[in-house]
Amino acid sequence: MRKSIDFNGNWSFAKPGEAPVSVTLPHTWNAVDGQDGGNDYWRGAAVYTKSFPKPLLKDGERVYIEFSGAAMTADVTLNGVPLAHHEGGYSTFRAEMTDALRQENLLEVTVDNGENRRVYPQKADFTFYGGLYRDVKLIVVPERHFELEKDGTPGIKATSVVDLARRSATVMVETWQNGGDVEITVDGKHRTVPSAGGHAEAEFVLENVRLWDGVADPYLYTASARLESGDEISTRFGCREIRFDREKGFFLNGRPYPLRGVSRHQDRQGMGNALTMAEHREDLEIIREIGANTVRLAHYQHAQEFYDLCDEYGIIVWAEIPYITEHMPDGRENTLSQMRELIVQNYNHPSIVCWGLSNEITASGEATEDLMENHRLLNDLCHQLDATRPTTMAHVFMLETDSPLIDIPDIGSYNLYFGWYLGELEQNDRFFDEFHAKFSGRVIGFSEYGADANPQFHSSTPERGDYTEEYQCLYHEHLLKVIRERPYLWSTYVWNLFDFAADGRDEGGKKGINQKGLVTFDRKLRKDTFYLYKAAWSQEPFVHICGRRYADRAEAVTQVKVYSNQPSVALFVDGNEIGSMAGQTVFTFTVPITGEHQIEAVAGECRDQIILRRTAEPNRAYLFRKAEVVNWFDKADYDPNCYSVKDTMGELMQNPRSAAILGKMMERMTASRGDVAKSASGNANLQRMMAGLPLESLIKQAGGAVPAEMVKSLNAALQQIRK
Ligand code: GCB
Repeated sequence: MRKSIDFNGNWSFAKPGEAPVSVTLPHTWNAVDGQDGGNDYWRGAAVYTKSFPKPLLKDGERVYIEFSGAAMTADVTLNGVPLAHHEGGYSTFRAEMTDALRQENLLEVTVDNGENRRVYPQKADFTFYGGLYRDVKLIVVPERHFELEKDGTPGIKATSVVDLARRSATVMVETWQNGGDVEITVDGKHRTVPSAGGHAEAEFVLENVRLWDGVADPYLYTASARLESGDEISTRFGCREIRFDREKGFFLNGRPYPLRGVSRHQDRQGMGNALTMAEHREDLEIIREIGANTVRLAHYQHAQEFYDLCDEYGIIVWAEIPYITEHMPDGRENTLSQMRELIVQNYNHPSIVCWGLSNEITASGEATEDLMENHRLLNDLCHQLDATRPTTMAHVFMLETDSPLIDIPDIGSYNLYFGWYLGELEQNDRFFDEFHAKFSGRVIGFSEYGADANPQFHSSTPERGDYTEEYQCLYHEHLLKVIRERPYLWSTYVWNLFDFAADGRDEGGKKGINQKGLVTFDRKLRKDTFYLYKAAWSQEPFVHICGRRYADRAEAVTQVKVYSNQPSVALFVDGNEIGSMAGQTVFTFTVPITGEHQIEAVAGECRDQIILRRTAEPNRAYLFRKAEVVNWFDKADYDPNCYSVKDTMGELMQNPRSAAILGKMMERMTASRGDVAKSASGNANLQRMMAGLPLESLIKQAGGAVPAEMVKSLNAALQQIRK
């Protein structure tokens, strides 16, 4: 018999030089300072200790300790005896403690999220919370038991191969143990097999197999294994066939199954990454509510509970390691160990369909030979550990499409931010059209796209960089069209379903938060864009009027936008129908307003209401850039023979003096907006794409990162340089 003992209670925690405090796990020390901006959250080594009496052990029983997440590295000692050193903050590891146990014990875990050049992530647009932020357990097993230590393995692996025509599946179950015969059971059938070299395997054929069929029918089987000693383990698995097609995208069980969904970061307002099942479940429910059939679990291994929920609800998963933003020559070993753990620990989840090697890895520099080699090794490792799933990568949008890096993974994917950080919305369309036409052999997906919105900000003339909900809506309406018109995209992921902490950010009226979420950081508010995707994806009938937080409007005639998955929508103003329209997803009405009005949308059985008010002046609380003076040319002595912000980037880059001024400004512009913006500014490929844009339009896109005063002095400096 195997016993699992909850070990979350009664810990003592101390940062260096501070008095210890009592904590209960899960715990992070960055729940507050990791989310308040300034990029100054505490990173370093802190110590967790716990005293406990020796557990009662029967003859020969062994005790292991299991950590489901210790960020980012951990050293475990028991009564002064070193038990484990683990690098990587997102995976499970276990260590045996039996021989170091005494009657009274002191367990010490030093957890370190300090900077180094070996363990990923070190540079990325999210907070690297430190702590023992997932469950800790003791596991008591008989002397003969299934493997617990190697790569945090579950000890059992199930591989199913489906024959769709015969409606059957062959299931190979493998186990690892320290000897003895193994009784393996699948679907009521038992097989007893010997352990050879610590490994046992048995094959089963399932006739009339019930497939794991995505959201429609995510049926799960169980494989269990038992030793004569009584040690027993089990895993759920699914029988499904996956395929990736260059023209038709993703196939599940022989049918096209377009993967349309969202990305998720795990953290929460006020909690950081120290979550319980309640938060995981709530996130999963929101994914179901929006109607997504896939989630990219970015940018690291998520909690086992979450992969389990995805299995249960049929949500397809992109899984990845935090090999992100910057290649570290000394980090190779760590990428390999994090990938090994990701695959070994998650192999049995039918929801997972690919392994992501890296994210935007060329964002901070060129694809050096060392970086290429690292990717080849990772790719080979994935194939060696898992012959059933392809590898993929999320490329940064300025990676040249003919880069040899793109040829390494089995299938590809791009993160594009045209229409947010830089460029025009239509560049998204052109990018995929050109890619698809040029590379006849490549399967391509859309791993990230998004725009920040603070639900406090509103505009009837939304513009890129204004952080309004209305611009986020416009942006995503366009991107939804891009995706609908390109069924070959094997998967698409909104960045992000939830706002998340990136302590280095300071923009859009909030410090420390990336606001590209469709839902706020506390999960309480669904931004209007959430309902755009719900209208596109969900089968549950509903209607939603946009702009409920944009009640005061200074215009006599305003636009009322309605999102619905119903075929037609009627709009009522103060009880009178002013129009009805048939369409798909987005329904836009023009509404004259005089005073306070009740606006109601009716679509089939569904209704929604908001209040709108005509005001004399625009409500300044809706504006992000309140103090901004946008007239940069108020001096009469503007000289067209000298450089100015009206010149294009290309022209300004040609003159060394104006190029130097531009460089300084770019540094300033991108300092608080995350790494994508930063690396975009220094990227030659992107600079080529942007060469035709006037500097002033780029400044507008920067979303207030360049204050008006600075633009003025910039312009004055440029005016000193003759063309
Ligand atoms: C990206 C990164 C992601 C960032 C996002 C952004 O491309 O992959 O980690 O959070 O851009 O919002 O800038």
